[in-house]
Amino acid sequence: MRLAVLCIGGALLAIAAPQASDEGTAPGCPLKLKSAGTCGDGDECPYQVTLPPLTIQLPKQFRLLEKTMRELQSLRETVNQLKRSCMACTSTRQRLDRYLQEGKGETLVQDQPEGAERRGDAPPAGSGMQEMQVKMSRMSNSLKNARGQITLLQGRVEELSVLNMGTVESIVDRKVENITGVINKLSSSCTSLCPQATAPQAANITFAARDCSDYSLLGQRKNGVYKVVPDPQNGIFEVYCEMESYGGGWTVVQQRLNGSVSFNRTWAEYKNGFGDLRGEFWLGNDHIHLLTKTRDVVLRIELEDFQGVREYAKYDEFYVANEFLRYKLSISGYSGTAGNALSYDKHFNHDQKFFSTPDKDNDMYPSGNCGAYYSSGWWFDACMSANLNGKYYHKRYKGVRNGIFWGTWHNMSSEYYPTSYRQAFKTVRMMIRPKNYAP
Ligand SMILES: [Ca+2]
Repeated sequence: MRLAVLCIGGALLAIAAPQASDEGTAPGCPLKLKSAGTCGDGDECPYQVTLPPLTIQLPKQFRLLEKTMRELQSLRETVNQLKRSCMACTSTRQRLDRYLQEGKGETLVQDQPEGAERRGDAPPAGSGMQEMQVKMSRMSNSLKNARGQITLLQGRVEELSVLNMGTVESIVDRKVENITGVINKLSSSCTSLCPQATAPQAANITFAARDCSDYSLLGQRKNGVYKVVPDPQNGIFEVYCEMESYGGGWTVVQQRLNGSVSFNRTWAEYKNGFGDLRGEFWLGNDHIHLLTKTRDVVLRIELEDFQGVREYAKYDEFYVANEFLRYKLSISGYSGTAGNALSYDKHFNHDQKFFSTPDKDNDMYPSGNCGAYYSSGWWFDACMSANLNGKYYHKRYKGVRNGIFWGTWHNMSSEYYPTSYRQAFKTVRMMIRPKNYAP
């Protein structure tokens, strides 16, 4: 291996061709290249380069860099100013609102906050401000239009307020008057043009009595079966009238005399009524509903046992709702001698209870059907302190208390002892009459 020192005229040349040379070392040469260390396999020898201090002369165009730096600084300042302008936008908008409320619509350019004006070359930010001003101007116009419309509507509302309640009432009165006139006209024309429509009813009934009290007031004093029309839309039906006792005018809705008629009946039978009006019967829930719906009635209940004891219970309110409401009972205002068995206590109260039958359970007893257990239809609670539709026993009986029952009857609380026989009733009657009836 040889030691070689090479002088290179240019650094770039030396780097591009780092080859060893035998020409020796030139005196005062600023750049020196010499071998260092031992060559390895394949003539790969390490070299050491010595470089002198270097000064590079840049072209004039590099002055642009300085200018660019200055412009960059300028742009930075512009960006900062724009940021401050945006922060001031909020206060500008508030001023705009106030401005519009005061009814002024001038352009807002003069009202810009300090530092918001365009400075230098910052087109994006500057055009943004212009766009904003255009938008604000448009908004100002829209708000002015809205203001005009509101004023218009306010005027209309004031016009409408002239129509006070008195005016409205008089208008309604006139309308009602007109409708009444039309109805009267139609009614009279129907009477003259459609005689066949009213003829059958007129032929069948000489007098449209609503119940037995109407017959009584006309002087009828005989007990018996009469035709009544409590509600003209629901036709005529027959009832038994008690015209001789207690002032007369009583429409009987239930009667027990001898046990000839079973009261262990279905919902449909209790609905329509069953039995014989001159003997034992249930007038029918639909009929009872019609009789109690059209007039306020009182209910009188009469009871007699096989010992000849007779008592009565009177209720100042008695109403049976329609089938849709499951013939719900309203009963109140007790007076009498038999005791208030229909409203015995809070656990046994038949007021406001639905009607149940052996085939329809509407009672308050969750574990079974009171109607089936006591073999009758009645306004069962859970289950009863009274049941006038129970089985007719001809004498005292044992077992299930499914006979006619009135819980406040004499010695009823001790009926089990000492005989354990149950009370039986000889006759029962339920009848109604208008509350304001005066014989
Ligand atoms: Ca039940």
